[in-house]
Amino acid sequence: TTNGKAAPACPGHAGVPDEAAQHHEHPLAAGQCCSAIVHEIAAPVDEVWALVRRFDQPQAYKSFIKNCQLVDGDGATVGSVRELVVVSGLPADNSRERLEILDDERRVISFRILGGEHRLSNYRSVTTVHEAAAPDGPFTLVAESYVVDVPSGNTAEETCIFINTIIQANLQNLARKVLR
Ligand code: A9S
Repeated sequence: TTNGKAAPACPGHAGVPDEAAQHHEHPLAAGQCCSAIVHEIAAPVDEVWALVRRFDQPQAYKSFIKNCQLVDGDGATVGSVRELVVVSGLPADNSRERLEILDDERRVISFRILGGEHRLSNYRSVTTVHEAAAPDGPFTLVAESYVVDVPSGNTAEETCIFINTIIQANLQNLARKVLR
């Protein structure tokens, strides 16, 4: 905190289910930005969670990742670390990431970016998967929020647009993988 006041929390995001709200509140430091995406998938919650929970295999639904190696831990224990190589064409080459939360009961996963050749400093995301009621079959909500430093030379808005686009693409790809 600064001068005794708690750091402002990233505001609650529209559409994030209440039971997960506390997971999606991020303390926001100066020079950081945050946002959240909510995505609906007409598939059973356990099938969606089975893919989202694999910290060691993000490429199962993240199409910007060429490959991923665990360099520490078993991929299911907090503190596990992965090294991923990014597909060409993006302003990034590789990323080193640490598992922060993996809760199979509440279906919560969170990772933090430790480093790598890219421009996303102090990136941390939380993804929660929820069973939703639907009249005609299984239905799942995926909520993903993040906080990140705004890179020098960019605005907070540009940064959020960039990251939201990536997350939207990841969650659309996730839907394709569970629905096929
Ligand atoms: O992978 C995620 O869950 C989210 C993001 C924002 C990943 C970003 C990324 O992997 C690229 C997609 C390569 C974009 C990193 C670490 C840096 C980028 O510039």
